[in-house]
Amino acid sequence: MSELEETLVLVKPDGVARNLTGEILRRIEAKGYGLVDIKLVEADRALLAAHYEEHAGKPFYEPLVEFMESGPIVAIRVEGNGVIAGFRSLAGATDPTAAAPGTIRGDLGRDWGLKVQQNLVHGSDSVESATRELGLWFS
Ligand code: RTP
Ligand code: MG
Repeated sequence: MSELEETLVLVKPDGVARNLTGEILRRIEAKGYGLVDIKLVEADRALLAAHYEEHAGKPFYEPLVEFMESGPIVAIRVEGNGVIAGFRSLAGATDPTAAAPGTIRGDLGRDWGLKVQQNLVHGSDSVESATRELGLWFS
């Protein structure tokens, strides 16, 4: 039996702009996960720099942060048994062109093309990341 966990899900600016927040919430709720807290955020650079500190210096870092600053984000605190890995499974592979059908990125994501960062959602990747990221977005 998986542990009861909390994770941070972000509907990124492309998901909000494309009116997919409801569809993404529907998939989270249909799986049986619980919504603990939710808000619309216009993230500033300090928050994004802290959130993406592991990627600082990588070639995609600057375009990624600029994209995340480009519009509102929906931040969601989600709880459930094994929800950290479980939400990443719902989200699918990072690259929407490679993500499996049935996943958020596979069903709703568009071909990456040059906009590699536009993959609709973020989900924490470990218990440590979830604790750290929930502290940043819901402090
Ligand atoms: P996320 O953190 O958003 O849940 O996605 P992830 O774990 O699947 O991907 P990660 O490696 O943590 O990368 C964070 C975000 O950076 C963008 N990215 N671009 N090669 C690239 O150009 C590249 N790699 C990653 C994506 O927006 C990814 O979600
Ligand atoms: Mg990640």
